[in-house]
Amino acid sequence: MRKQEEEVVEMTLQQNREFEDFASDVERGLTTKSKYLSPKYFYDKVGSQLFEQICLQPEYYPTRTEASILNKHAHVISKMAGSNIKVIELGSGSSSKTAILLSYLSLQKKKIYYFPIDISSSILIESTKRLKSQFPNATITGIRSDYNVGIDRAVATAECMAAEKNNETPDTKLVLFLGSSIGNFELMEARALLGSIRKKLHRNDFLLVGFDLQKDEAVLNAAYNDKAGITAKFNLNLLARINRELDGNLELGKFEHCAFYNSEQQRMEMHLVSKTDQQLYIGALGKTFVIREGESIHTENSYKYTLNQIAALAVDRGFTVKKNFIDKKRWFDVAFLSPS
Ligand code: AVI
Repeated sequence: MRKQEEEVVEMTLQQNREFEDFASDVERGLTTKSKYLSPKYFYDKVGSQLFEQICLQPEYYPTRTEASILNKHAHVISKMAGSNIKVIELGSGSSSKTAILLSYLSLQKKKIYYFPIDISSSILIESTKRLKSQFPNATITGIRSDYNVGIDRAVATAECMAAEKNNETPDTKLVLFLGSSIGNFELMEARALLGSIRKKLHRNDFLLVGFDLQKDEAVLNAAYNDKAGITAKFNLNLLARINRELDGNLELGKFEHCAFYNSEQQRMEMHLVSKTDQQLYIGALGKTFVIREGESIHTENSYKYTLNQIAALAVDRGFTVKKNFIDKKRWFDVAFLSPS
């Protein structure tokens, strides 16, 4: 088989796997007593575009706060990481905040090696195109994957590049995990993820993680209930995606977006609450699910951290917090970690 044909076969297999995973996760989530859907399914093409719009809403402070921290401290961060690094980003999205860091790195060194990793191919294609025109000397290799497999593929690709070109790509890795995406993991999962990243890093590598910090509940509730209703659309798109991809007959108008701070769990929660007793038919599963008026489908948790919790998490997984870069309001932390 030719390489191109192999790639088409691999892509089809991957699409089939993704379809099956989505179908079985939806079935599992709608069958249990407390219904839930994984937030990873928010990010199809429509969902990724809606998320980009969320980031521009005045109430949604995390994106602009993190960007302001990176703008202010990018020179220190790039100095701490050194000039000879390859940048690997988990869940890169539009890569717009990373561009701030890449600008500083490009001032310091001749060549940038950047490996954005994301599950959305459309956003990866767009961002890679934009960054290539912004940084013409950069080697940018988009990797469509989840986090764990993505880092391995980035490292393997960098090694192949070095072998092919018979030159040295940088040894040191700077892994970025920005946007407070770590908050969408359950605490055990966040711990597991940091542990597995740690195993892929050498002593002289670095990890930069964006953590959303605990703050006034009113600020949090406003951020996930923006006036323009974009977060509500983003949440409801999960149902639209089930209709599109799994041949569902879900009526979006019969659900309500509900987001609130759960102070006991220290997290924002997002739900889709049924406005009425209804039956949800999903063609791809050949099944009907019953949902009662007022019953909710839990779609996302977004954990908010304290600096102590961040330090404990880092130490527990074999990292040292070299520095916390925090904004003036102390709403967001970009933590610079190194393997201990
Ligand atoms: C991607 N993630 C960090 C966002 C968050 O704030 O938890 C997702 C999001 N959900 C609603 N608004 C934004």
